[in-house]
Amino acid sequence: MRLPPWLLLLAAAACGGSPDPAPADAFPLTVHSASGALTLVLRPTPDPPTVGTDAMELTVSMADGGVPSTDLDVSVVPWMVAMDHGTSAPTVTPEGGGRYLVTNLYFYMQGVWELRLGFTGPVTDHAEPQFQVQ
Ligand SMILES: [Cu+2]
Repeated sequence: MRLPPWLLLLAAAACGGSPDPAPADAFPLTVHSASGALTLVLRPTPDPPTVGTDAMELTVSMADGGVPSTDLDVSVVPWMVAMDHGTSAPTVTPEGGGRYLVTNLYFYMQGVWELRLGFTGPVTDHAEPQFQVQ
């Protein structure tokens, strides 16, 4: 289903975010989930991300700054929006305290990639941070 443009504009305004990708030197990258319930901080290794097999530490906190009461189930789908393709599935390992380590993150092309993040458990939400892979 395609969303009408006015709804997308409304959603972008509600998130307070910009559809433009963050510059590569903007890490740690802080974004909010679609509902605004979660604050997400992304720290890549290497920084900035480069073509190859990278890692990303994801720190999840509630809007009030607290940590979700139990670990969330986090799904990660790397996606290259402009070219409409993904890559192999990465590995997500909870480290406690709202931190998740995403490994085997295989960016095989330079350009803007998106991490399609899904959250279930105490909070059901999603976010799609974008960044440049060098
Ligand atoms: Cu591509």
